[in-house]
Amino acid sequence: MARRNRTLFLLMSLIVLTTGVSGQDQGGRGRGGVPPGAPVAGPGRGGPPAGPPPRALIPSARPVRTCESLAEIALANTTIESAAVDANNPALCRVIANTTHPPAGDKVRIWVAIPLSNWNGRFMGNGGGGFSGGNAGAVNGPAAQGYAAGATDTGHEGGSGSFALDANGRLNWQLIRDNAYLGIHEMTVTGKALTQALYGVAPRYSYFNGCSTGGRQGLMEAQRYPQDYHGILSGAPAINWNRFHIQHLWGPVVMNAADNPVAPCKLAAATAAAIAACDTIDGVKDGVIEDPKRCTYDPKPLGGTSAGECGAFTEGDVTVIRKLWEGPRRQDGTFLWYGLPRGADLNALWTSRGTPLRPAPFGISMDWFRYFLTQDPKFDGNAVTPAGYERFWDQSVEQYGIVFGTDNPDLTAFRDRGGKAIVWHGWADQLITAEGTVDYYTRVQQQMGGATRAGEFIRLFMAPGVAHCGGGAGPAPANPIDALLAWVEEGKAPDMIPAIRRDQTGITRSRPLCAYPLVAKYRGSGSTDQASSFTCSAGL
Ligand SMILES: [Ca+2]
Repeated sequence: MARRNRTLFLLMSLIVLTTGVSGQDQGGRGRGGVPPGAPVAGPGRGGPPAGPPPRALIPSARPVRTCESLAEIALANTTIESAAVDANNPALCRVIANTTHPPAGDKVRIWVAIPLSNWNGRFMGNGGGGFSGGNAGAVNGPAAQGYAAGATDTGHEGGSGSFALDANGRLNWQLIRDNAYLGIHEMTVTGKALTQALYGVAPRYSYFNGCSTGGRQGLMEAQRYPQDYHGILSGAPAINWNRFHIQHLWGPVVMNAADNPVAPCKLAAATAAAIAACDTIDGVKDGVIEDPKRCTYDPKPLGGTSAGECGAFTEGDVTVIRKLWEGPRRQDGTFLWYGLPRGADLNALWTSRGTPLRPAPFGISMDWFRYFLTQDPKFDGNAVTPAGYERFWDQSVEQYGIVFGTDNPDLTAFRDRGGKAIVWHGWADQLITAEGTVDYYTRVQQQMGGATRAGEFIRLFMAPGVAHCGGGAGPAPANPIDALLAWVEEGKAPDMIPAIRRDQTGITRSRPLCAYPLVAKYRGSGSTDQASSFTCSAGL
């Protein structure tokens, strides 16, 4: 991929994680030349449903009251700020509601859009990114497809983590809980209630769609509020939140401890070397490592070789890069968390900048350290020693596990209620290590009666070569909402999810994403850019 496009992908990924800009707002920007505003077939990014609208479930449904009259609906601890027909769309009712939790004076802002005609009988909740719980624009795509739709700011504006502190610099636990889990639940309850009030009938099915923080929010709903959704689409889920933000500081800690910041072009060269070494393990030379678990490339051969403009790899560089792939460990070598899989861009989290070169800790994670862990807005990530790193690890796991962790594998209530969840994650995710999702899914399988029984209601689809919520060399899910609806409403469990990759010329590659742990195996003949040339297999 051209460097310009790689940069664009990375930029858009960061925007998703930092601001919670949702899929339809991106309209194809950052995916290598899809014209803004063109229909996006939803590869990745937790974007809105694409393709033809789903069939209407309640064809005779008509509003039984006016949009404006929704302002009079009484909902517990909730004020309807406005209820009005969209000035630009007479077929859309927009409601803004605010929910509080007495005696706290918090305000969870909720945006709801309900079609006044052609309602498809469903509700769709939409997730956010980074510390942003969601945004008002996220409802537009689903509403255009006939869904009643909701989104929420989860109690604070913007993408900064500073909401965690009150005016006195102390932890604001109400706003933390609002962001961690309460806000999405309130939005869901309010959105469904308003829909029912307008139509006199409840939505037949409810769905949640999100990527990154949105993916975490979806699994949080399954864990804490199993009655909220029948179907959950969870992309690149930011579960293990309290762990991966500490993992994000692993690079700077390793580099500072060794007094060896590694230049960006060396990190890029190491990723390229790993891809070159492991690309054809899957039998297809396409710049994509189908199964990074099979790739054990060690950077030792890089020592002394040139990384271009930033000179030759030193032995110190090699040691650092090895540790980035390996992941956080205690000083005694004990496992703490996963690194990044080989093939994921190491520069997103662990780049260095300036003269002299200095590690540049990842911004969102610095908010986690500053506001949640230390209550010190001036906290410097580059000052953390290996011993201090272990203490932060333990603090984050213990203090925030039950609040933000979102890694409870007991989904009994969600399963028993008939819930279905599709989880997907890009193997080349440069921000949230895909191994954390594999770890959680494996624990769900163990908890829920084994792979077969768990697979009756939750399935994981790994997307080789795909970056955070989309982008990268690999094909991303084309329209996974379709598969979710078919599973929930028709009982058709997905064995694979169709994925596509596109550039300026259109769709350039299609590939099945296989239900984990299966992988897409090349049949040995036919175009390697065509999904029909692959079959889901237990091994490559
Ligand atoms: Ca390959």
